[in-house]
Amino acid sequence: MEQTFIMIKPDGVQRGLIGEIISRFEKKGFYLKGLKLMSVERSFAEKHYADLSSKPFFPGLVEYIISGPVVAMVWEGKDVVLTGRKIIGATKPSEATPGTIRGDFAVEVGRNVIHGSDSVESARKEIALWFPEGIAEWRSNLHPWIYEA
Ligand code: IDP
Ligand code: MG
Repeated sequence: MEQTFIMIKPDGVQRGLIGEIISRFEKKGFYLKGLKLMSVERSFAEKHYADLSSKPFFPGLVEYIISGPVVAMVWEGKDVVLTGRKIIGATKPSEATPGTIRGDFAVEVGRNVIHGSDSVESARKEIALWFPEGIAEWRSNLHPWIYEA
């Protein structure tokens, strides 16, 4: 079982999309292993997006992420990193398929509602950064109804 880091960005929180987003991951059959609403400092946002620090949009991206509270989550499940990215949709909402979160709820790349780890290795780093206290240990009793043995 794989884990991924998912963050509802400040626009997603302000627009009341927390429940809708959680519901999509939950109904799919993934398990919520960590969850917190928090505001992050500039240095923390810069660390999260360190790989993009040379991009022209980096300062605007950091401003966006610190503009209000975010919801940080860890989700677990089979292939959850790649499947999570599919649920989220393409980075540019104009290229995101309807039915994806960005396809359904976003217009602008700089207001694209949600973040999801792009690889198992990024997920490991991001979970360590956002959840230094650790995450919950549990599995749904419905597990055999969602996953083959
Ligand atoms: P991702 O969120 O789909 O993984 P990344 O390339 O990792 O996309 O970029 C991180 C975030 O930076 C995007 O979700 C988006 O909010 C912002 N971003 C990416 N490209 C652009 C751009 O060309 N202009 C403005 N913001 C951008
Ligand atoms: Mg990314």
